[in-house]
Amino acid sequence: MSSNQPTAMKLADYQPCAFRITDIYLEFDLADQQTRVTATSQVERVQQSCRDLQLDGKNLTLIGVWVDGQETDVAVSEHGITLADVPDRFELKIVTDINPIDNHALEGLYKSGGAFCTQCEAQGFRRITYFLDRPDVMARYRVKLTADKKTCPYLLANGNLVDSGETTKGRHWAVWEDPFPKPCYLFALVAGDFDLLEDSFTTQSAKVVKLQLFVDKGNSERGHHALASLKKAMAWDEQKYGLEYDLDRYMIVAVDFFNMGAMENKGLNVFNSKYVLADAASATDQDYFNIESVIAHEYFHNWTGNRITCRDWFQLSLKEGLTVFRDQQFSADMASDAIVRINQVKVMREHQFAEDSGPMAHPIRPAEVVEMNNFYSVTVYDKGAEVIRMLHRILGEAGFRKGMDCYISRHDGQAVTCDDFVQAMADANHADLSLFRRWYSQSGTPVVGLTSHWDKAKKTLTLNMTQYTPPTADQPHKQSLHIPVGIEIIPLSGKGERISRVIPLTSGQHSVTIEGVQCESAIAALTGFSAPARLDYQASLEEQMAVVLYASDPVARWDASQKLVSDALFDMAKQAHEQTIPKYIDSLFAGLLRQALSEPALIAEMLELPSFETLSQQREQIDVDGLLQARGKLNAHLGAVFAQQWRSLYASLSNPGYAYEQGQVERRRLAGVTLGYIAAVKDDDTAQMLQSIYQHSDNMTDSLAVLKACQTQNLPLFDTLMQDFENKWQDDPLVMDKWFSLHAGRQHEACLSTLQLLLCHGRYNVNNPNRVRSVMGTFAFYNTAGFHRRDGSGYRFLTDYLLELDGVNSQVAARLITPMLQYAKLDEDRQQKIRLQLLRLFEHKNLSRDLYEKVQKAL
Ligand code: B3K
Ligand code: ZN
Repeated sequence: MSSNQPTAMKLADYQPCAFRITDIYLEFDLADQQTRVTATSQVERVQQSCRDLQLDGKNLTLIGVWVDGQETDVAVSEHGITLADVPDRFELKIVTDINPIDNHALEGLYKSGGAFCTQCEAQGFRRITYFLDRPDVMARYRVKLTADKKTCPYLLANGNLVDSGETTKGRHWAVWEDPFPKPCYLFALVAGDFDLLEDSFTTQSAKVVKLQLFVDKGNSERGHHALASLKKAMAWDEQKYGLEYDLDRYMIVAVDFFNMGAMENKGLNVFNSKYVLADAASATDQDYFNIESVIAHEYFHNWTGNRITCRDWFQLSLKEGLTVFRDQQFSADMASDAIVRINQVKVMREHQFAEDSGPMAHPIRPAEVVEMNNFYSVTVYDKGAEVIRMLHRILGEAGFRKGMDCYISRHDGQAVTCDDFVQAMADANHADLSLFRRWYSQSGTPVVGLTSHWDKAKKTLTLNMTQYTPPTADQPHKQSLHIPVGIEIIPLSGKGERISRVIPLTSGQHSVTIEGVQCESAIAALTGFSAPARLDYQASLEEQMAVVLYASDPVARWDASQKLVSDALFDMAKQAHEQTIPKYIDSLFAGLLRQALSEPALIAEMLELPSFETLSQQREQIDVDGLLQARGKLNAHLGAVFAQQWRSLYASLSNPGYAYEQGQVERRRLAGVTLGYIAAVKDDDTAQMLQSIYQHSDNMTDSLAVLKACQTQNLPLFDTLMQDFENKWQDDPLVMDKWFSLHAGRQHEACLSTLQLLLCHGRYNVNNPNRVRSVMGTFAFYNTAGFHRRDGSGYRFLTDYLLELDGVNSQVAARLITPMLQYAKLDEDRQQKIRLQLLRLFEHKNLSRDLYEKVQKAL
């Protein structure tokens, strides 16, 4: 790292802006290398004591600055410009040149394929012009785009199209106006050539909204699901929250080069094409699901994010946690409640718990930030959503809705804080949420301890609960939280009444006695993952089996079965030589297999072995080799013992022609898990069966399930099928991402040479984040054996790559480093090898702020 170390910004230092910008007129003369931007703003002083105007800017070529028409000298630095002693109220004109084609950071204005597009959140607008680049400065935008008519027939920006025309030399122009004041991070423009899909939506107040979806030429057939999803989301938000769309037009543009999933720019969403394009042949059920959920998420931001935005970036969870919660509610309504919930719990346990126990631990409202992009995290998003979910659980459906109504009517048009949100919830419900607020400022994963006693004579069950939050890297001392603990009491015999309660745990210790518990019972706690916490409860095998079989909460059933399997795996891993499989596993699986057809998706989740990442979060220390061996062994054992059952189950799961429809999705999911066990019996018959399924498959879900099974089991058939797959799909970027990912995730001896080959493949491109994630992301996050190779070569490989990628796209690089930050659970030898690589990064001359912040914390 250079001597010039980046400094942290602190929430405690927040100051309101000394100036206001009420209106801005932006003119873009678009060209690949040199786009001229003329920004004319109406500026007003708010604080008399502040005389100079400081504007943020990055990588801009300044042409000139005019104050009320007078050219003015400014002080220019690496971070922006300063205008000395400006008038109280004036017109500010700034002309800058920018270079979209060489912008590989994909922030600000850049080119994706042949199209110009923008990404301004969090701080990308400063790469377009000098500005007060902070979310609490809200202005009305008028935007004029001029570009070549042939290559850019579509010229788009936020709001309404108000004028257009042609100029000389084959160029044309368009003017857009957005009537809603907005922070600059919501500004967007797109100019390019697309296929256009159009539809309309009539709102509850009978306004007709034009819906437009822009996709790469030739892809329009793949846009229907996205458009249908948008209409569902619009209707749902009206029905669930009474929230209606507010402009005449809603546009979505899909681009191939994008740093994340999508962006909610007002009236003009820009999407990673991965979250737009789908058809049966090229997209999996999971892709269909993700598209529906991301389309909804960005749409929901129109109210929770755009109409009401964040005062400062520390408040990011105000819009993200809330909007994730809303998209989760929507997905649960569109698909299966239980399965959607189980998958959210997996994300929390695999990724968020890991973040909490690593060097980047932070509260959902961070107090200190070096690089804002590093805080678009599972904590801010997913734990943020869990915090909103707890509020929902505490206040109830109707109370939560009252709180939302209050929040929206009170703060529409404002830039506010998480405290404002909680206050609206409290006021609308006359509730005291003072203790609850700690969830916003405290990081870490609380542990809820539970012991129980059943009094046979009194028929009462006493529950003794404790809470404790272990210290995290950012906060040594923790306080008690308000934890809603969902409890289900289940008769061991399965006969009799089950009792469900939510018990508020608000201090270090709490006991409750529940009346009318007639017989000996099993207890499921934190049911439905009622709080983002771990549970410490020693249940007997019999109790756990009773929960698996009889609990009314499907998440609790899944949880109990996963716990039984995890415990077995940890037991096996402990045995130095011959690992033996605990007896109860066979009866557990036999029972699950018997129920499989009645609840295919739930049982699929229960039959699947817990991922290595989930396992890692359950112990202080992890034996990588022992656990991998145990997982492999258990998979082979179950494949062999139930060989007949897996096959007959698979045979009963066929579907007619592909449709993305709940019943089919559930059967395909179970079929996929089943195939994973079938492939564990590695004989000719299996190979033939897999090959035949692959050949006859009419959809990507089934095809990919075959490839995945072959990959996991390292079958020779894998290479044959992958060759065929590549020949078929080589021109399709999204499908090729799947191909790259399958190769990169294969855990075998030669995996580093495979990676090397992938990086040299003609279709590999370091400038495309999807491609980088499909290869290096899959390797680092999911190729456990390859990444954690004993000799440290996996860590070195990733580090070499990060050093290259950081100069191209530091945001993506900073995401990929995550698996290397969470090394504390590994054995000392591996820890040392990782630290060595982190040091290499740290000593690198031009390390980005993004990587610097993470590496420095990890060391
Ligand atoms: N708000 C954007 C994320 C922007 C990320 C910037 N690094 C997408 C979303 O959460 O909806
Ligand atoms: Zn969002």
